[in-house]
Amino acid sequence: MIKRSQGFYETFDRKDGSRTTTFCAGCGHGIIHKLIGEAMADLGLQDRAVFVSPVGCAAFCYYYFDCGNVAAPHGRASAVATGLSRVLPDKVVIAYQGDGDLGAIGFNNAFQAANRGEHFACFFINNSLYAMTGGQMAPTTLPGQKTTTTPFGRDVVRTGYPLKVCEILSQLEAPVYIERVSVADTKRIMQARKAVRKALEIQRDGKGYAFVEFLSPCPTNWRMDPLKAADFVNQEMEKVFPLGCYRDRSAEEPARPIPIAIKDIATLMHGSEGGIEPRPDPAFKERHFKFSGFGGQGVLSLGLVVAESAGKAGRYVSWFPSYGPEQRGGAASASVVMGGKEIGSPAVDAPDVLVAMNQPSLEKFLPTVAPGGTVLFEESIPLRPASPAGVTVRPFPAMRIAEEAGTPKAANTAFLGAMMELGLLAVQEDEVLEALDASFAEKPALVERNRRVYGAARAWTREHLA
Ligand SMILES: Cc1ncc(C[n+]2csc(CCOP(=O)(O)OP(=O)(O)O)c2C)c(N)n1
Ligand code: SF4
Repeated sequence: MIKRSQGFYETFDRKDGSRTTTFCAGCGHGIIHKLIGEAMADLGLQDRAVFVSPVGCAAFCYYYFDCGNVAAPHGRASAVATGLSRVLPDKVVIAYQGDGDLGAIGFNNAFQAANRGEHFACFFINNSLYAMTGGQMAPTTLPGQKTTTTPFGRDVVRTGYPLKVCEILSQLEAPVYIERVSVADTKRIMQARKAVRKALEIQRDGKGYAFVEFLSPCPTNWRMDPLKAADFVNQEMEKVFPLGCYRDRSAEEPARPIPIAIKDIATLMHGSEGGIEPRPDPAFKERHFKFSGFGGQGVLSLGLVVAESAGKAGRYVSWFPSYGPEQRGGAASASVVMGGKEIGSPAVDAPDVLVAMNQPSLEKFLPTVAPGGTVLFEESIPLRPASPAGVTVRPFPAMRIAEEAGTPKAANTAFLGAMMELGLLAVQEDEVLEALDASFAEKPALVERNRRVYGAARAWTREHLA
């Protein structure tokens, strides 16, 4: 009797109530899943493994593999695996990708991850076409092969040659291990089994990037029975994609430190080694800010100062910029979320606080402000759109205040002072000032000038708005 791999769940319970796998008879995905599940369990890695599922026929890996699971957008498994392996350096990260997924839409990020020598195992399933969507040509389609988008056979003059990913990656310095195997018959499956184990051992030992390509039958889209499909792999695919080991430095490679550890991310977020860790505060209601204007007005910097001050206050915080291609001009905005627990999404669709420094941004974002929210907009904006019900909308002479305080370009800092005076920032003044000063670390002459604008804005707000 064929035994279930220990790396799989006991039963494959799917949301729709069914318990079967999603694969057709004779499909290579199932065999490859089994090899990975077995290796993961035999090497004792299940509790450390995080599996990144692709988009494609193997999208449902998380129904099968009994380990950590994350589903990536199409083509982004290598990017997701990069992030996971950097923030969870003690985990064994596995990216699983089809040839449409990795070879087409996701090629660049897969290639760059390999070039950086990221710490994960990448399993690349080459079935010569986009299977899940009905058998369209992929970069790996053989010359002359018929697919739904090459009904007369792939014409290399018009569509290029098959992409040989192992050969391309083997030009790079960083990968520790690169091998192409096949799952078309038992002898080849045994070789594939060894390759999977080696790739996972390399992860277990922290040695770096491992890549295994599998030639894998897709009887359904090739319109063949499983035996003919296996023959097609052996006879036709292997001619174009020779099996073999393209790189193996696993024996001599030392265990390398992970490039960015969690401690360093905290450092990036909080400015200094040993900086303030966010403090959970379930009572704090998440606060959403949008700072908007045109490029060059300092809306991104304003958002950063607010985000930094929230970090200093021990809040969880995200800062998410949006800007056009222009260095100056064009729309720019920064979304900041501060919370008492981890931020779910850095996107701000309904701000509680909106700062609008020009007409288009006021028109664009005013209707989105949450009920009970506050809007501060640059007073010199000529046209005033209607205010949504339940939203406090205040004109504020940021440009005039900045100019009168001697630094006309610091209108963004004037908004900072106004928000602080109105109690919109939920942080202490010393935290705001520290963040403001730090934003001019490379231009110390501007520290005092911005403090002056900040103070003038607070005074004006106290007198006219508070
Ligand atoms: C961004 C995006 N573009 C396109 C699709 C449609 N899509 C779903 S699966 C797929 C191709 C998958 O092919 P491959 O990676 O070769 O995996 P296979 O199905 O052959 O295992 C495409 C294009 C999608 N889901 N998302
Ligand atoms: S369509 Fe092809 S790749 Fe997808 S499950 Fe069926 S045989 Fe496998």
